[in-house]
Amino acid sequence: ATIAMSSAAWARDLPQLVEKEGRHALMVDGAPFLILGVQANNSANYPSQLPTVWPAIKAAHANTLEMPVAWEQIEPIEGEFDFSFVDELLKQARANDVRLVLLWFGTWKNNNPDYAPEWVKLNNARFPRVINAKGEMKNSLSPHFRATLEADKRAFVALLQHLKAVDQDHSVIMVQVENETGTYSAVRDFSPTAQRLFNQPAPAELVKAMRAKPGTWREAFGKEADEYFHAWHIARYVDEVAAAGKRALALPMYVNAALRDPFKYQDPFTYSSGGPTWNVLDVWKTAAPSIDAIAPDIYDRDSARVRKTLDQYGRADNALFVPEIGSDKGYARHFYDVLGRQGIGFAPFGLDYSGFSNYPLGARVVNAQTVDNFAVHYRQFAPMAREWARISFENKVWGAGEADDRRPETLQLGGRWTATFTYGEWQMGTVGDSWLGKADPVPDRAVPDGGAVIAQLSANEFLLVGHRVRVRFGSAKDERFMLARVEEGHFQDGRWIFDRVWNGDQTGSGLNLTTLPQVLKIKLASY
Ligand code: N0T
Repeated sequence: ATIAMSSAAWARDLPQLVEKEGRHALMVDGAPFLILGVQANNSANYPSQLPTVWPAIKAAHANTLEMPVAWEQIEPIEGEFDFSFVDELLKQARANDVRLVLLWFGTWKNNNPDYAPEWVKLNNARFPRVINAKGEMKNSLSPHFRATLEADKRAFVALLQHLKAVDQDHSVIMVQVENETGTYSAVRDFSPTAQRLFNQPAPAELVKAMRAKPGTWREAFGKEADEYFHAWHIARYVDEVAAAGKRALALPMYVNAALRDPFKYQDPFTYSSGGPTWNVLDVWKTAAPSIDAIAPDIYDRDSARVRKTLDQYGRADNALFVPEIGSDKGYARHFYDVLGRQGIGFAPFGLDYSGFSNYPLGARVVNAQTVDNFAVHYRQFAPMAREWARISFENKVWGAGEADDRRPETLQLGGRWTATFTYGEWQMGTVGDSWLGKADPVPDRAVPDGGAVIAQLSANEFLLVGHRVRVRFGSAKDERFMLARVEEGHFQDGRWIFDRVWNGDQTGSGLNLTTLPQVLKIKLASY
């Protein structure tokens, strides 16, 4: 009886990605969890590097570390497994009270198999690579060979079995299966094996999902056929790896995407073709039902393009999660764009003190200041991450990070109310049209870093959290508007604790969210 009970409790408490009426939550220990994440640099997956990681996690006020686990390190010799790094990581994560997202660097790591063991990546005959249309062999493994899939799957299952044995308290809350799958400089594999498959009928379920007409891949999908074919076969492969892993331990599993242009057509030869780019999300969704979410890696400094990407990946059938975003200050404001779209988590890439920086994708240097550019946002949410995740799962939320044009924006809060965000003003009055004349510009505003999120608590009550933004609420229906009450407070054990009322200068020029961590509960009214 004891065993049955404890295993039932264990199963109940397994992390899980849940969906309700198109809203999403990552359940951890039975309740929604907001990932305030940091991803360590690529070669951080050895005990020698961990001392460079934890101080950055702490300084960032992060609650989750995303860390690679490489196939080459857990199975250096075929069939002989070594989980010493995983064990050390789990021990230190617990000691630091930080959750983990493990990144499975297997068959694909940014398209290539460099993280696969030498017995894999140096054996072309047994584990064939992609041959492109010009007949060139690429350093990307082909998804069409059973031997490769079985080898990767076996190692991944061994990892999940190990976690099941050693991670009873679920420090690991999610697993990323592979990393930025797809192939550069080849739309698909053109080897004889691939050609044979390509000339067969396209799978009926895919034809149906894409509303195409049955036939060979070319007949069904025309000029998209090559990319759809590669995406389908990679997604099926990844799905089989994930499904086998879940049979060992049913953790939430996601894949990340190296993006293609969010607006314009881009030749798949120039990006990671076959990976889950926005144009093939439905192919991936059909092919990989064991994958709980498809997540964009953001290295684009244009705010309109970032927002477009978030709109593409945040869907009723796909939880929005940003497992990588550049480490520069300019990327940090997008935290509010993600939370405003009901996102479950966010993680700047390469925030550790190893001395490496992936500039120009991210910051020129990663130091205490770089980390603080994210910490100013995380520290507001760290004490209320659980509450935010629950509120976001159950209620409507809106949000925006300061756009590149830095202009005011008005959000419609359902039918009755609006919220206008402006940036760069002083806390009282307006700089542009002040009766006091010209004022000095707000200092330290070279890089846009403002933003806020709003959650609806009841018809006329809202929660507001933000950074360096002025928020003016108003009526969407031209009613005579007023702020009935603005409370500053905080959450404690899930309960709202009142600290004070804002009024007078604190509300007369809009609600000014500064660099201080402040949480407001606002009641709107008309008179
Ligand atoms: C990322 C990272 C790491 C608009 C790069 C980004 C990480 C991998 N790849 O530091 O290698 O493991 O997921 C690819 C960015 C493509 C360029 C996009 C330009």
